[in-house]
Amino acid sequence: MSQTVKAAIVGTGFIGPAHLEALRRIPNVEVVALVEVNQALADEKAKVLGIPNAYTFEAMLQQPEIDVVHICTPNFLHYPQAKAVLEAGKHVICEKPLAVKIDEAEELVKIAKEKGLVNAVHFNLRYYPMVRQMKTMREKGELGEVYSVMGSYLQDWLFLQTDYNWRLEPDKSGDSRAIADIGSHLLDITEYVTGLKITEVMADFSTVHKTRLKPLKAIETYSGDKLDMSDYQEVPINTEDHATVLLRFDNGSKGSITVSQVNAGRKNRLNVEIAGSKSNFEFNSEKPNELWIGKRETANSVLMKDPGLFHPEAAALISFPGGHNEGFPDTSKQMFKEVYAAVREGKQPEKASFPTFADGLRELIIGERIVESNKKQAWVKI
Ligand code: 4PW
Repeated sequence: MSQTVKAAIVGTGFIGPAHLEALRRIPNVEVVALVEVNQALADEKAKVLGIPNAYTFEAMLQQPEIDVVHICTPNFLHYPQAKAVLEAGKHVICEKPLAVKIDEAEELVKIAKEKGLVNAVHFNLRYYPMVRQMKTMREKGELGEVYSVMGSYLQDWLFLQTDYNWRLEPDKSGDSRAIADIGSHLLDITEYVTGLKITEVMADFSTVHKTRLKPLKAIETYSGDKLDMSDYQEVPINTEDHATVLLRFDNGSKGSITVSQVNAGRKNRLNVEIAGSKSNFEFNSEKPNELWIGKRETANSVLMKDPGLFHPEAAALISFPGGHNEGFPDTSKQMFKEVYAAVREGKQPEKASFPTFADGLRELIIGERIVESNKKQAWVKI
């Protein structure tokens, strides 16, 4: 491999350009190719994004100079594309969820292992420095024994009946929507920070908008723009807008999560509160540079993101001094720094510091059990 690692990005919706922007802030990495569904769209998007080469997916796989492929397409494409990338001998960073079915994800884990190629799933929210700080504080005993976890992930970009996106269509997104789309991040963070495994789930879903108005003309997803009523078609919705899930953990403690994509005013708010035998931690992704630490015997405190106040394991994810806020775009940058260190070594590390295909499979298993629990209205074991 040359000094500069060369990458391709597949897909230009919300997250493809976010990957691009993060990669441009990492030394010795160059995004040399952009992939879209047809050559004309690839050419157009590559020009807008300033990427030198544009390809269809199959043509990109033939390019020997490309070392790493970022899969940023709708969920149903993750499995076939990740498989093809691994078979072409390239490293792969896939968006979550890793696939739409458990057996697909299992196959990807197997192929990636056989090939020894670097494989990562973009659970980028783990890379808020404060999330790593919480994990490290827990590992050093500052939380104590975990008593309970209470989490939520709330958004409002699908609040109105006219809000529409491919994530609402099960053939593109999979059988679950809010749980797969945003619950997966929350469940990943819950297990990552606490070090516990979820053993059983009890879920209750609701679809607030049983029908939605699908735009018949192109409309930018997060723009908030609206068309004339005659430009919409009413379609049935079969995936959850909202879900509450009770959790049981392997240490006997309990928890709950609520996810919703119809929560007015909550733009993209992941909140996790972990109650321990020594203290409580509360983190909220809309204020990612602060951690509330609750105490019984002394005053509560708020830890601000500051490399001087952090454990070194977490300070490693900070690029700027205290008071200089870092946020969502920085999470991908920090994650890719770790993944590209492995790419430079040419193989998946024995024990990767970043989220791998195995983590993607784990989230898919939990997600599927949650869907099953909602259908049965009963506890389901993981
Ligand atoms: O990962 C999440 C998505 O799939 C994002 O951070 C926001 O919520 C935007 O789309 C969904």
